Amino acid sequence: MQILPMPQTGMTQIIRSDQVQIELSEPPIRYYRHGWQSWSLAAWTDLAPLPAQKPAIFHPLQTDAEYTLESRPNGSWLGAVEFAGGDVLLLGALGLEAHVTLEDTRLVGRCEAGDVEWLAACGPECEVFAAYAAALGDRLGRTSVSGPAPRVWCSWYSLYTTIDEAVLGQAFAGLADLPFDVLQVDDGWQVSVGDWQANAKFPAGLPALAEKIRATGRRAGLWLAPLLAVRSSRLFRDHPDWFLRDEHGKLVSAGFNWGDHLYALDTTRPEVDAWLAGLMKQVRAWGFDYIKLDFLYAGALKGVRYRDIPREAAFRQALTTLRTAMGPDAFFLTCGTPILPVLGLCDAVRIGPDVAGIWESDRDARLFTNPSTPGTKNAIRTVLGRLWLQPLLRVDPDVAYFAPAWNELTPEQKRLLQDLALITGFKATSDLPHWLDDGACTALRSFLEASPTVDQLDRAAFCIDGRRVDFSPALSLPAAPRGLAALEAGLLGWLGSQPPVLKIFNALLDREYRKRRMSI
Ligand code: 9PG
Repeated sequence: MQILPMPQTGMTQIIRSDQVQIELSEPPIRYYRHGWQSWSLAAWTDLAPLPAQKPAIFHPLQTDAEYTLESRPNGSWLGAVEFAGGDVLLLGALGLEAHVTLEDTRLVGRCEAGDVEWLAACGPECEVFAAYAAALGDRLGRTSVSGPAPRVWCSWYSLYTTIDEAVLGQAFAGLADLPFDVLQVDDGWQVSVGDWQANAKFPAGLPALAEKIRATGRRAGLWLAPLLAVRSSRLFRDHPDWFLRDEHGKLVSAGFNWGDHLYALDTTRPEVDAWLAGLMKQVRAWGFDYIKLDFLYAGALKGVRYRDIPREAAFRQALTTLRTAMGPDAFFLTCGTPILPVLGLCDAVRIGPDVAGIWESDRDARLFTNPSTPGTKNAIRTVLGRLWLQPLLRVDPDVAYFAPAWNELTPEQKRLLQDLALITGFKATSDLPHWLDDGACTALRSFLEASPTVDQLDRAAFCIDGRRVDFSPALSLPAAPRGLAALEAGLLGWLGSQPPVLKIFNALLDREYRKRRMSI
């Protein structure tokens, strides 16, 4: 353990230890929390404990479940405090398996896996975060951020799981004269989570689907979640021994989605490593070279592995296998992923929760105090909190909306999402071509063609080609419910963790998606 004096303003220090403590010279006024994976909260907050996010069954897929119940201000790999005078003190690990907590008047960094390098820097916020990003890049690697990012049409936020050959064919044809570089097929093409073959909705198969995209002059993109599976998959039934277990031999939960329990692969098994490499080679052979790998947190859950290596090191090893097998010329987007372990290994990373056609769900915000669920406010808040990663790789803020169909966002809220995409340079949408009226079509085209000058004015305000954009409406966090609302939250939170209830919810959601699909 090392005790560090508070660095002076403008100073940066790097030391190696399993634990570092910095005694603060004065009480801070705010704390920067950096959530573990894409969908976890990253934001400046006050020092009061955040109410636990509900439902608990989602903790493994929305937070680092090892720290969900920590009530002191804390975050993965780094933490920062702001003082009344404006200076920011940042303490951040330059390696994996690390966590930072504010403990009374001390900022404490701990590594789960022995010694790691730590960077401590004090000064203006933009300078200390830039110093941390630069040091991370030197240790973990950077990927090129020069030139424009590919402009992506992605099937998820309009069609959800209802994609099939016919509707995608229609969409691809309709998008013909818009300047997209990639048409990306999202969730819904696979036999099941774990069985990555075309399902009955794609009778012509995936090579034909990729060819249809390539015939329009675009790169073909595909979504997969290769590090987990459901119990009913062929993969799980054939290889139950490939899945991560705890010290009692019990399967480790990777959370719940698609109306089902999720289980994580133990990627340190040579057979699993070979299977992952084979899968990526298969995807390339089908003709896809833009690959969105999702739910990647499953590769870094706590458990007893075949090879006894720390969980994030195991995950980084699996990513190396995936990256090597897909080849350096593929565009690799990571999603639902622990952030630091992907540096140097992918081209882009999703840095916030999913957007949605709503600003905020009253249930998720007010009752569940959950900043990770799909919603435009949640997405903007956390993306803003992670823009400091921009020098290291491309950051994906998720899609922007242009069409009026199936969308409750106000024009101002839609504009905030579009502006966030302009700031990151990563531009994507899921809008269907026939949803776009003339105004929306013109707006989408000029968005895709724009390369504005961007200046950051403060934490939430930017200047985009001379226009001031203020994201502060997205920053506030819901307060803990009180009185009757607290009772309601407790009951709904419990119900929301019951698999049979979630199965019903999932069926209702699928019905909603199908209804929407019928109107297409
Ligand atoms: C496909 C989608 C899309 C989307 C991804 C991911 O429960 N959750 O917190 C949760 C968050 C995000 C999520 C699914 C579940 O969406 O981010 O772009 O690819 O999967 O299923």
